[in-house]
Amino acid sequence: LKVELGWVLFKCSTYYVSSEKKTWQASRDDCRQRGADLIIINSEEEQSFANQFKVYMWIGLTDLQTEGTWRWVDGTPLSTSYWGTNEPNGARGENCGDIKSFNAKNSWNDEKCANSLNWICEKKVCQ
Ligand code: 2F8
Ligand code: CA
Repeated sequence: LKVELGWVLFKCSTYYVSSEKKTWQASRDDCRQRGADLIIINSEEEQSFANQFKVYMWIGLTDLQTEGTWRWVDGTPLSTSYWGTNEPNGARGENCGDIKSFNAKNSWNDEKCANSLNWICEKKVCQ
């Protein structure tokens, strides 16, 4: 069994929280190189799990394909959503999702994809 430093198991996925900061796309590339992708949040438990790290971080959410239509990196629409108050407010060209107000249950923000943030990857380990 190969144990990778930095991965945390929660339910049926393992998650990697970076210690560096990168753009959204470079963060996604990093996850993919690790055999994962940016996190897809589809339950309240997973949202609470992601919030516990108390760090601004990119998640697998973007409306780059169709402005105003937020989708997960696997192409699925949002099943649950935890946008922060008045978010997404993308007027300034913010097309990538991050966790920002992590002290609130509703913590998602849209952010400029070119900004550098920490990120969280997810790899499914069972169904
Ligand atoms: O108030 C919410 C707002 O806060 C910042 O803009 C002032 C965020 N941008 C950056 O931190 C660069 C916005 O994404 C966010 O909506
Ligand atoms: Ca925003």
